[in-house]
Amino acid sequence: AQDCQVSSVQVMQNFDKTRYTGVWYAVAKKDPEGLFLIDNIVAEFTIAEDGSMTATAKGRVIILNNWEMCADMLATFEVTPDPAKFRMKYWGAASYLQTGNDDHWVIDTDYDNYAIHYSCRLVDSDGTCLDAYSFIFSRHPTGLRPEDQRNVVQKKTDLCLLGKYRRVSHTGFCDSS
Ligand code: DAO
Repeated sequence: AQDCQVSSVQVMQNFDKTRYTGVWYAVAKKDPEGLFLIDNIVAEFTIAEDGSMTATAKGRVIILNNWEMCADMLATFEVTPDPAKFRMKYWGAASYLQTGNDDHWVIDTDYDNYAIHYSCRLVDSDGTCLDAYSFIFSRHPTGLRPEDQRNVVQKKTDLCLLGKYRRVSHTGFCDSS
């Protein structure tokens, strides 16, 4: 759907959270208002014994005007009737980091190479999104495989976010923490 309605966003069919576990490198990001995670963003998804999904994430952030650090984040996911649509509660290992409760939708993934995430924080009165963020994840820190790029461009277009992403670099900033 390209009517840019949040309610008509197509998500991953028959999402399998077990196959989604493990490490994902953010290779591109569309930032929300008041950007938090800047680069070196790596998320690791786990399924707990009770079947619930959790994640840890790291990323370079700048807090208190000018302090650069590696943020250690934790997230829990609440299921909804659609298996690809979660509510994500997140918080920092340190209290001065961001906390929140966002939609966390898996738009598309092949589980082995790429995944497209989408979150709309604020729906406008016309049904479009006023404040979205989105991660393009890869299993490979080097980026997307050429054969996945066409598909990712199509999904960015469907989300009405084409041209709004920036590349996320991996320099090793968070590797030692
Ligand atoms: O970086 O500006 C931003 C918004 C993202 C906030 C959420 C980050 C913490 C949890 C990430 C878990 C997996 C994506």
